[in-house]
Amino acid sequence: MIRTGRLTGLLAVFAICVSVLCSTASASAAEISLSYANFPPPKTFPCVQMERWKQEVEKRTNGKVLVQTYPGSTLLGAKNTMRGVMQGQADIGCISLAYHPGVFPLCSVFELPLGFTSSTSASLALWDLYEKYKPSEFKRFKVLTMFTSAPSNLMTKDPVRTLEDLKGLELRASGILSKILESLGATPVSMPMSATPEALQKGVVKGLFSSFDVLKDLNFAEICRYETVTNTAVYPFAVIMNLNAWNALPDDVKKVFNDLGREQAEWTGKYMDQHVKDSLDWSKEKYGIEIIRMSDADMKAVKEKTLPLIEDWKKKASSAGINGAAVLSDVEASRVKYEGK
Ligand code: DTR
Repeated sequence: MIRTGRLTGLLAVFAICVSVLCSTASASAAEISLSYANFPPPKTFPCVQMERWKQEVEKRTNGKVLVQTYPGSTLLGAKNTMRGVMQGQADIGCISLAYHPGVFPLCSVFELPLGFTSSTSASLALWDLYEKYKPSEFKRFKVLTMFTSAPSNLMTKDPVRTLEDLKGLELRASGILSKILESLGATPVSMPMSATPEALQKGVVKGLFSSFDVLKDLNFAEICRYETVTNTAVYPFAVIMNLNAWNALPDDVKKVFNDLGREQAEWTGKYMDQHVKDSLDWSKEKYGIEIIRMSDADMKAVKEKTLPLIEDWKKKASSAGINGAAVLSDVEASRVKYEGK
């Protein structure tokens, strides 16, 4: 018995040594190691797209680049990723633009209710807009890709069947999407997605305004059994890289990253659109959630009440030296191009 135990012990030590040697060998085979910070939990779509990007980069550079991913705010959180990437605490970071009001006067156009019906079309349109304008709001970073959530809807503890039910209801949102809620009579509470599970648990908010993927990924279907379809604005995201880290990359690696920009936007949009469907099916099956559609009159009122936000955005854009009308017409042209209507 004792002998077998010793032998097993020796074998275990040997196995550990081999695995340590192998992992050191594979780590050192990579010439470049990059850290990538993300704020929400691993299962959510910003992190799923991060893992896909990592895999593609490692494959396309034949292992020359190794990407260390840090989901769930383990390296940088929702609000300090920008600063952290700028200062080099992480080489790469994923940010939700709506968590930084006023910082992105051009790309925040995507937080407006513009009628996008899918994440795929909105993500491609956002990338096109970025490529066309290369806005100075990102001048301190290399932008690796951009994408958006799916259109936002209400997920609530109590049913919201009419606009009247929204009056004074405390709901979580961010950025211009908070203003959308306000113009519909609700009481928005702005916070990042990563802070929302606790706020819902504690009853600080009675629901949230975002896309339906989180019903499954953050198990919000358990607490928010009522889902009111509004299909209003999306949330835009950017994946930013520290400029020094970018400048230090060899040209062949830069090319791999550049080639992935648009492709990653589209991949993420498609993943998200499919995932919203899966999330709704899962939530119906597991928690028997109810999908609510408001009357046509209420939906028309939603449109009318949120219209002033577009004028508001134009004014702010103009004070930042941006021709808001031209940007809006570019975005609309992209919407038509990708949605075919
Ligand atoms: N920025 C967003 C959009 C969003 C939608 N699903 C997820 C999942 C994890 C983080 C963010 C998001 C929001 O805050 O609602």
